[in-house]
Amino acid sequence: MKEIANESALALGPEQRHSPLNSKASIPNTSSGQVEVFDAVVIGAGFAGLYALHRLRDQMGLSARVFDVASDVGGTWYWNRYPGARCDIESIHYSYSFSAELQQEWTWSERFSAQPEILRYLNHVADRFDLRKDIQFNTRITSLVWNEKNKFWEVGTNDGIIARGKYIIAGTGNLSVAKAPEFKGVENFKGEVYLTGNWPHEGVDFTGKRVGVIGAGASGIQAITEIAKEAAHLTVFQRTPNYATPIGNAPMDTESTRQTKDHYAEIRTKSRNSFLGVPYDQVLPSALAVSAEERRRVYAERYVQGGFRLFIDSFADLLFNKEANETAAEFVRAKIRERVKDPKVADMLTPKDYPYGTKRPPLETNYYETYNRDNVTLVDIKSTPIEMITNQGIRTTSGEYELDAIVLAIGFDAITGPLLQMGIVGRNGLKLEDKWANGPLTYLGIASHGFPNLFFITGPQSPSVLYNMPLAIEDHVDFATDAIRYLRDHDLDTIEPTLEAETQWVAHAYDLSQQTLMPGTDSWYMGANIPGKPRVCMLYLGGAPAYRKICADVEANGYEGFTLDRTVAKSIATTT
Ligand code: N01
Repeated sequence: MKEIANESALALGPEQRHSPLNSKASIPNTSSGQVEVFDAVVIGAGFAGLYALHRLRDQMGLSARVFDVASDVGGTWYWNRYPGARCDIESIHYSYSFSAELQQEWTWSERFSAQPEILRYLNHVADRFDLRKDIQFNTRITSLVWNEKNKFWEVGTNDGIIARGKYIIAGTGNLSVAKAPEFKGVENFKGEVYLTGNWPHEGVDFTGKRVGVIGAGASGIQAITEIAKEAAHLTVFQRTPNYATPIGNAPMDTESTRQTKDHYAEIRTKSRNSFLGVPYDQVLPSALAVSAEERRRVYAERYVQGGFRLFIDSFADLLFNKEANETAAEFVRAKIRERVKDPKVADMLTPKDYPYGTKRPPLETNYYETYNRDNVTLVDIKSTPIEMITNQGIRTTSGEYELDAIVLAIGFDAITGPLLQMGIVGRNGLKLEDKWANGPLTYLGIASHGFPNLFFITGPQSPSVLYNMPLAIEDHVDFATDAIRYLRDHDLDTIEPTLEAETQWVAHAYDLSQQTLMPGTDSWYMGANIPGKPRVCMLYLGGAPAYRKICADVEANGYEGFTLDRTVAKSIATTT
C-alpha cells in the first residue's frame, strides 16, 4: 500500500500528478456503506498481497479480500516508476517460487529487470491466478480495530468500517511510505516537483530542462544516471555519499534461462539457504585471513560479477569487523577515484565516515561516469546545507541554483511506517503506535502481543529487506497461512505471541544487531532517516537460514511462543 507521509503537501497520486505540489491527494473511497465479511483481509496488492490471496482463497478455500490504495496491482513496482528503476537482485531469483508452472512460463529479458517488466510480471500473476476479482483498489485502509468480544478485526477507511475479517495479513511493504520533505518553501517552487516513489504514470520529459535531484541513495543513483542523459543540466544535491558498485546487468541469454528453468527447484533451495536469499556461494570466512593481494583479487572479481556479491559474497566478516570492513570500503573508494575524472568531485562522492554496507549499498550502471559529463554538477549539502526551496530553485548556504524541475529521492519511513499508518488498535484499545512508541516490539517480526490474528509480512525484526523479498514474503505468508490453517483445524479462534516470547525475540534481534557495525551508522535500517523516529535496528541480522530454522521450529512445536485460544465460535457475519 502506498501512502504519503504525514499527509504532506507532496501527496501526489497518479490521479493528480505534476507540480506544483500544493494540494492533498484525494483517494477515492469505494465504500458502499455495507460491511463485507471475510475470513481474511489482506492489505496491499504487491508481491505479498497477491500471493497471500492466492494461498488463502485458492489453496485453503477461505474468503479473502485485498485492499490497496493504488488503482492496480504491483505495490512498490506500481509506484516507483522513476527513470532507471530496476531490481537489484537477479530477476530469476527476485520472483515467486510458489508455482513451478509460473516459473516455467515466464521469461525475463534482463538479468536485473527494469520496473516495467517487473510490473508486467505482477500483472501476469494477477491475471493467471484470477486475483483481481478479489482485490478492491483505490481504497486506503485507515483503521484496523480488534473486536475482542467477537474476535474479529473491523477494517475501515476514512468513511467508516467497510469490512470484517477474522485474520489480517499486512502486506504493506517495507518501503511504501515516502519520507516527508523537510525543506522550507517547497510549495512556492514554480517549476515541477517529483517524488521518485510516486512517479507520474505517463513519464516525465526532462529534455532541455534544468533539473535538481535531492538525495543520492539507491533511488537517486538510478534516477540521476538516466535523467543526466536527457536534462539540459542536472544538479545533484548530495548529503552523504554512498558505496555504490556495478549491478552487472545484461540481457538474459537463452542458454542461461534454460539452465535456470531446468534447475529451478535446486536454485530456490540454495537461495533459501543463503544469508541474503540469493544462491551466491563463494563467501570466504575473513578478509583479514588472506593476503592483501588475495583480498584485492576477490573484491575485483565480485565487483565485476555485480549484484550484491561484493557485499554479501566476498568475506563473511565485513558487517562484523571494522578492520575487515575497511578493506572493502577502501576498495570501493579507489574505484570511485578511478572512475570520476575530477578529483574534487571524486572526493565528494567518496564515503569516508561510515563502514561499507551499513547503509544499504546501491547498485549502479555508469553512475560515477555520470559526473564526468559537462551537464552534471554535484553539490555537497552536508557542508553547504539547503536553506530553502525558493520559487526559482534551491538555495543552499553557498548560493541559489535555478531549476525547472526538482526530483526528491529522499527515501522512506521504512519498515514500521506502513504499519503505523493504518490506525491499528488491538486488545483493550491498545494502539500499535503507542506500543511501538520506542521502537517496534514483535515476535519473529511477524506478530505483536496484544494484536491477535494480525500478521506482518516481512515486518520489523524479521530479515525483511536483507532477505530476497519475494522469498521472504512467501516464507512469511506461508507461516501466517499455516497458522490460520492450524487454528481452523483445531477449532481455535486466536493466535497471539506471549509477552515473554516477544520480549525475548526483541532482545535477541537487538543482541544480533549489536554484534554488527550497523548501529553506528545513520541509516533507514536504524530509523535514523526520519526525524523523531526511535533509533533501533529494524532488522533481524542473523540471516535467512537461521531465521527460517527458528520459524520452522516454532511451527513444529505447535506455535511455541504463541497463545492459541478458543473463546467464541460465532459467525462474524451476524455479530455487531
Ligand atoms: O532512499 P534512501 P532511497 N536533506 O533513504 C537524502 C530500496 N530501493 O529511496 O544519506 C538532504 O536510501 C539521504 O541523505 P542521507 C533500497 O532498499 C531499491 O534512495 O540521509 N538529503 C539519501 O541520500 C533502498 O535502500 C531499489 O544523508 C536528504 C537520500 O536522500 C531503499 O529503497 C531502488 C534529506 C535517501 O536515500 C531506499 O532508497 C531504489 C534531507 N532532509 C530503492 N533526507 C532497487 O534497486 C534524505 N536525504 C530494488
